[in-house]
Amino acid sequence: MMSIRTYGYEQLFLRYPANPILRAADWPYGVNSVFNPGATLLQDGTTLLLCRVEDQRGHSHLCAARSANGVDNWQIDPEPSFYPDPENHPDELWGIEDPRITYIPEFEKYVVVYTSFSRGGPGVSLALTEDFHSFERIGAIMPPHDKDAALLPVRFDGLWALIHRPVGGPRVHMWISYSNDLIHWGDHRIQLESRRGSWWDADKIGLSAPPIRTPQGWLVIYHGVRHTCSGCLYRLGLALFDLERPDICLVRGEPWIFSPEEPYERFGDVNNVVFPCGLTIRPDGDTITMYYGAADTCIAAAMGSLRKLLSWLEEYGRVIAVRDGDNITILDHNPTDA
Ligand code: BMA
Repeated sequence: MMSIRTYGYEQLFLRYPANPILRAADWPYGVNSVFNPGATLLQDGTTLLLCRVEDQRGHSHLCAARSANGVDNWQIDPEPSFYPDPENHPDELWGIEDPRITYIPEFEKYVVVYTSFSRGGPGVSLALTEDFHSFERIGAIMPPHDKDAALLPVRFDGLWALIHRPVGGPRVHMWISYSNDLIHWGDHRIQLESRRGSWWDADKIGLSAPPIRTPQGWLVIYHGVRHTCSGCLYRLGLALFDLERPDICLVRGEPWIFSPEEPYERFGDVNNVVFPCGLTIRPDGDTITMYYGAADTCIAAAMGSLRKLLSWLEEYGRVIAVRDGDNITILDHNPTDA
């Protein structure tokens, strides 16, 4: 008898039982919704979430929430921490959204890459901060239509690398671009293509949290969008990229790993959305807390193990390329047709 591979559900991330951890009603000032937070651990171990806050015009700004244990007792800034500045940055006319935070040891600063929304559409902007109280804006670095961007924490042959998601054709992919000053970007390459046909990540994908550096490679959680009769369905998957060549995918998971299930993920301003922009890793080097926007309405957390994610990829991943010393051999030239 032919052996058939089945792809059942494996619980790689466990939802925090008291989800959602942050909602509009928790905010010290009036807001419509809070979602899609960037995340980082500060030097003293405090978890900082830079939350996307949408007001009742539909415009977003960013507001920091801090917690000692990363799940409750959040201290929310009494007013917006980082507000659009359309006078000096017209690209922020209709708000700033979906921040991804990367700590850059070389600068001893955090880089925040976010979506800036204006007449031209959503683009990518960048700012630096030491404390999430004051921000040094670089401004727009990628023109519309582009979003889902994060900076990698180290240079590659002297150049910074940015993952982002421009929209060009009917299928949209994750791209990587390089820069020596964080302002001018070039050497643009497709990093990961959306698949095709009935795949969960067909036609539209984008980076979730900034990549995690592991001995095996850069581990990336990304979202895939399924277009259905009743709207979009946002799910998450995993892929691993070469440590020295982050534009080369080594392994790509086949099933999704996380999908809207709970009522707060199923129903909200936009139904059926789980959308992480950040995660933290505990000092054990293994425990991940992933922070995600649920249904574009509130913020939830789910915990996973880095070790388990990597071993899951070994089992459920499709090997696309292998590194042997200085050489990388591409084994699968057509991974999106699988
Ligand atoms: C994406 C982004 C996210 C949003 C998601 C679902 O395109 O704009 O901010 O959470 O759509 O609406």
